[in-house]
Formats: sequence, C-alpha cells, structure tokens
Amino acid sequence: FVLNVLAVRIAAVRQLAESWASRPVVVGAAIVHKGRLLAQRRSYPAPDAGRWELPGGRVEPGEDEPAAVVRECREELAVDVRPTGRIGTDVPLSNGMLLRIHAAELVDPTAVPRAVEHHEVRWVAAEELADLDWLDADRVLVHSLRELLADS
Ligand code: 9L3
Ligand code: MG
Repeated sequence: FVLNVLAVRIAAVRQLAESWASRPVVVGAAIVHKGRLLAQRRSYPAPDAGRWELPGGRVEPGEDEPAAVVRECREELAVDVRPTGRIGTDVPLSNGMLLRIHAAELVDPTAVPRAVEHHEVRWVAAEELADLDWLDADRVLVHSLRELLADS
C-alpha cells in the first residue's frame, strides 16, 4: 500500500514537471547600452496598457529563443540586437506561458530603438529600475536586471 501511494505521488510530480517544461515560452530582451536598460511601455491589452515591460513575445514553432529575441526586437523596436545569454529565472505568466529573459546588445551601437507598437521606449538607469510601473512578471526580474547593469 505504501509503495502504491508513493508511486502515485511520483507520477503526480512528474506530470507537474512535464506540464511546466512544455509551457510555451515568451522571450524578453534585456538590451543594455551605455549602462542603461531599454524598457518599453505597453499600449495593449487594456489591463497592461501604460505599464512597462522588456521587449519580446512568444517563441514561434521551429524558432529558437535567440532567434525569437532578434525577431521581436526588429518588430517592436526596429533595431537589430545580438542576444548574449539567459539571465534571471523563468517567470510563470497568468496565461500559462513562461517568461524567459535573454540579455542582448545593439548590433549597431548608434541605432535608435523606436516604439513601433508601444507607447514609449526609454533607457533606464540601475537606480531608476524599481520606480517603473512594470508588468507583474517583469517586476520579479528587477533584481536580476540591476545585477546585469552592474556587470555591464
Ligand atoms: N509578457 C510579459 N512581459 C514581457 C513580455 C514580452 C510579454 N516582457 C506577456 C504579455 C502577454 C504575453 O506575455 O500576455 C505575450 O506577449 P506579447 O506577444 O503580447 O508581447
Ligand atoms: Mg511583445
């Protein structure tokens, strides 16, 4: 009986782990330039409008994460970025997806990101990071973002 209960528990844990691992991933780009981080203010949907996030979006089928970071930054900011590696932890989103951040730099350091579909973009210094009205998921990452800026 005890073994049976154990087996059921183990099966439940494994199922949880698998459902977590198979969550669709939303990548976010932590673009650093001259010691500042690029943040953008969302314009949609209504509950998120006016709040700040890292640029990014859903990884498409057949696409790897760095490629998704590059594509999303082209679409949202009209600049080319070079992803340099994951930072921070995965943050579960309320829609069942997982937010995962990649650090990135501008391929052309003189390029100027612009808000293609967002209200505003802004270069944020380490000491201003906590003051922005971040989306809940992005706020979890503020500490990691501050470390990223400190190391840059
Ligand atoms: N999301 C949260 N933080 C972020 C990003 C890029 C996205 N830094 C959430 C908002 C949406 C979902 O992920 O619910 C999909 O993002 P998008 O495709 O609307 O940018
Ligand atoms: Mg997006």
